Amino acid sequence: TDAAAARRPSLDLPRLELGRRDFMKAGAAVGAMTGLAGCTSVLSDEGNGGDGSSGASGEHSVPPGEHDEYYGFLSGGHTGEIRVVGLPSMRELMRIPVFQAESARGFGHDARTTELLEEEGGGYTWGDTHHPRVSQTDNDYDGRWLFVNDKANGRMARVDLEYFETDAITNVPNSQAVHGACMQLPDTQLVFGVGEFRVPMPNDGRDVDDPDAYGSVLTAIDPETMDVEWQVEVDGNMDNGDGGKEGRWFFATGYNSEEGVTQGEMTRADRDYVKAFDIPAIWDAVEAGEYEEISGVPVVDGTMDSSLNEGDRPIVRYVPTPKSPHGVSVTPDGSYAIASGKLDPTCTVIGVEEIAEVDDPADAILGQPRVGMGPLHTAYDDRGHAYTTLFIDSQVVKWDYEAAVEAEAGSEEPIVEKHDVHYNPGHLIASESYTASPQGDYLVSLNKLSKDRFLPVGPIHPENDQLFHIGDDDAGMELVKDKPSYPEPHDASIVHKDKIEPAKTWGPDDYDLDFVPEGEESFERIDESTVEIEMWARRNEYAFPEVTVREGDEVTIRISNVETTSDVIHSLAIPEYDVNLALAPQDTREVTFTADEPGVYWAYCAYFCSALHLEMRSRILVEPR
Ligand code: CUK
Ligand code: CUA
Repeated sequence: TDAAAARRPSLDLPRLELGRRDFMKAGAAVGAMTGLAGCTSVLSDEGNGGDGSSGASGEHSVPPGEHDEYYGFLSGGHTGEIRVVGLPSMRELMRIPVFQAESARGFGHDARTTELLEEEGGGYTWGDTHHPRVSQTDNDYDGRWLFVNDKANGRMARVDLEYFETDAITNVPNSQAVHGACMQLPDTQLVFGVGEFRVPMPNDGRDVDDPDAYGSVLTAIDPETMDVEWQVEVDGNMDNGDGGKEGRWFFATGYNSEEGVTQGEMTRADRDYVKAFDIPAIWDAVEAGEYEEISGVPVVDGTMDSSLNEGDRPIVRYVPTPKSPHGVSVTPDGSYAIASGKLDPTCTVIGVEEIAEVDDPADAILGQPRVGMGPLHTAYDDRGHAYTTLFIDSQVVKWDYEAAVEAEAGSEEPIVEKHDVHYNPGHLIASESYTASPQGDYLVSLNKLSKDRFLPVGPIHPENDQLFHIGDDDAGMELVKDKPSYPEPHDASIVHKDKIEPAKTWGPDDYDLDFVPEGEESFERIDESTVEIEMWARRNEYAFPEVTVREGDEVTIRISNVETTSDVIHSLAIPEYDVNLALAPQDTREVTFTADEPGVYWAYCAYFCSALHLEMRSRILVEPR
């Protein structure tokens, strides 16, 4: 229709040159925005004392001894971990090592988790976690698993949310830098890794100097087995992704449609694409054998010129957007996928139903509001508002996405409010914003720079995770809390506490190691140089007060914590042999080491477990041969 044509956005909106001056502008006054009509609280910080901090509002504080309403699962960036915080207190509750060995939890120290990191994980010592996503059933969190990507080494991991422990890692072939991580909804049928860096496939030395032969793939992983099901090669880089609520479409942003290899080449063109993957059509192509097997994985050709993109059911639809969109997220009602402009001051609102119906994918763009400088990511409340981080403006902009569909492209009318953050926000996340039913009460802005917000701690600064209350549209967004954050969270999922059911202790049958009850400890010499020890730990002793082995023995210790009381954790630390097992109640772990240095070694418990904790020891005698 003509009305629709009038709303059809043009792609020649004012372009943003990313220069040093714009970057320095971050965190400065919001003068440029004060002329905005309908922008009620552009200067809302002034009512809060001018520095943007309203202090810890009593309404949103959690008294000592009381529990939070939400779990927040934050990625830890290049620490390779997941952090668990409570909201709204923002208290850090736990850290879950994912791609790195960590000594407090003994992750990567016992045999099973060491094998996970070294075999399935590929043996890297670190990872770069960006996007933690909790599994869903019927478009709501089911509390079973959390999936997270490793951008550094192209992996995807799964965390078991009963034990809050990483239980699977998939080293994704044909893909360097798995960036976006998300899932097919409504029931987590597949987990998707969005490939970023373009490389030859396989990357084994062929085509190193032929960038035209490089490729980037979307990877589909079975959430139960963590096996790679298929990959789809596309044109250009990809970046972030999100699944439609109905299971058919998956959306990925991208940059570098130019397929360049330098920054200049990557940002030359004025347009890039959001790729809309038709998941059932891809399955059909795989089942019809229309793929090339590379590194043992079916790789389907989803590039623009592919024959699979001809006809009325293309497997990948390329929706043109202004250059280099970064975040993409689907609205809770499933109507729109909203991509954030990054190098362009607009967000692009793509109709999810429309994407299947239009001949030209550009016709599925239903709105393109001008939201501000450096839009990166968008979250949602339960009242039709989108909240988008503005990296360069150091603000969060709240806007009405239905109004954006009604408005002309480039309009600022859909904007409801802007609020300063401190400073330079990347992701933001609202409570259960990735489900079909967000609560619309809290929002966290993950700010990349903290500058002067905290006591100085040397040249590497913490980041600043800022909590907002967003539940009162009349009062506007309220900044509730600053939380310094160790580098560096990229994204988070916020899950209501009732949807997570953590175990209080391990069960004796978990994993494949037999539990060692009291009275069933054993010391067995298998042969001249092999010893197997099965033992237990409880307050305040080990099964064996002393153990004698011979120089050169390969010693395997399996040890169970026989406590049934929650929170009584023991460990087995052996000095100078680099042995460190952490044992929650009813947990059993195993370790093997070679006793190659004769001497006396006091194995001890590193968890302060009881009044006689210091006496909880076992004397290990390594006799010279
Ligand atoms: S993220 Cu990975 S570069 Cu904006 Cu989703 Cu930080
Ligand atoms: Cu057991 Cu300290």
